[in-house]
Amino acid sequence: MNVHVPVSHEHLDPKDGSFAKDVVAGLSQQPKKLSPKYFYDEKGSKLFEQITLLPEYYPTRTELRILRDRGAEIAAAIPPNAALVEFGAGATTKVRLLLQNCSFGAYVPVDISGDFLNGQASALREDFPNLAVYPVTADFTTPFDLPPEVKDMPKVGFFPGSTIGNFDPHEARAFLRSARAILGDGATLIVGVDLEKDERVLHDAYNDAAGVTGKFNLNVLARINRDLGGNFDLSGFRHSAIYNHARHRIEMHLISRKAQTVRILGHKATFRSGETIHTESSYKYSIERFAALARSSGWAPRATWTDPDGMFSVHALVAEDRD
Ligand code: AVJ
Repeated sequence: MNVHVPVSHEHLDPKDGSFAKDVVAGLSQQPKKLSPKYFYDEKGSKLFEQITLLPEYYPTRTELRILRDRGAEIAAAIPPNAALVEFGAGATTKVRLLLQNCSFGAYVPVDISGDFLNGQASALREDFPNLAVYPVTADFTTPFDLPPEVKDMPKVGFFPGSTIGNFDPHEARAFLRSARAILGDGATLIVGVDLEKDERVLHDAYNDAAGVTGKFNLNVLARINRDLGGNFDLSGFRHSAIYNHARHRIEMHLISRKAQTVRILGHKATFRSGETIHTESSYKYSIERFAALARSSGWAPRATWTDPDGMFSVHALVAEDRD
C-alpha cells in the first residue's frame, strides 16, 4: 500500500499520527476495518456510559454486582498491601469496590490519556487519603515500567469490563503475556470476561431498542471527519451487530447504504452498496476456554466468580513460575 498521508495537521495531538495511519490502512484493507479503541473520544466515552445503563446491556451492571457480592472472596485471593495496577482507566466505580474491600499499598492506574488519568487520580486521593496513587501514562498493550515506589510490593493487576474481549485470541494472549512480564513473579491478575450465552441476549445487548449502540458505532466516522478532515456522510451508513458463532464473537459493522466514495486526508475510500467496515469484535468465552487462554499465556487460574445467571465472569489468575 502506498498512501500519502499529509502531516500538516498541527491541531492533532501526538497519538493522532497513528490514528491517521491506522484509519487509512484499515480502510484500504478488504474487508475494511477500524480499531474499536478509536470509539472513545469525548462524545464516544459519553455514549459508552449511556450504553452501560441500557436495560439490554448486561455486562457492566453484572460485573459490578459480582465485584460487590463476591468482594470478600476476591479480597481473600489478594495479598495484603499489594500495588493494584489497573490496565486502562475508565470510570473509577469498579476499582473503588476493590479498594474498599482490600487493603492495598498503592494504586497504579495505567492509561494512554494522561489528562483523564490525573483527574481520576486526584478524585481517588481525596476518597482514599491513605492510598498512594502513582498514575502511569502508557499504552498498556506494550511493555512499560512500573513506578519504582511499588517495586517491592506484591502486584495485583486489574483488567475489568471484558475489554480483553476486544482482542483477537492471539492479541489477548500477547496482552496476558505482557501483563505477566510487567507484574512479575508471584503476581495476581483480576480480569473481567463476558460469557457466551443465548444469542438473542447477545444480539439485543448490541442492538438496543433506543439506538445508542448505533450512535456509538457511527460516532467513529464523525471523529474521523473532525480529527482527520474526513467527509463521511453518517446517514450513508447503518449500524449492524451480529453474533459470529464460529468465532464466539459479536461483530459490529458500519454498512454502506449505497455506492459512495469518502475522502480522508489525501486518501479516497470507495464503498460498494452493502460493503461493511468492521469496527469491533467483542469475544465471548466459556470459563474453560478462558482458563485455557490464561494457561497458554503464563497464568494459572486460581478462582472464578460469576453472577447467579452465568452472564459474566471475574477471574483471579496467578503468575506461573517461569521456565
Ligand atoms: C467495552 C469492549 C467491553 O464489547 O461490550 C459496548 C464495548 N461495544 N457496546 C463490549 C461495546 C458496543 C464493550 N467493551
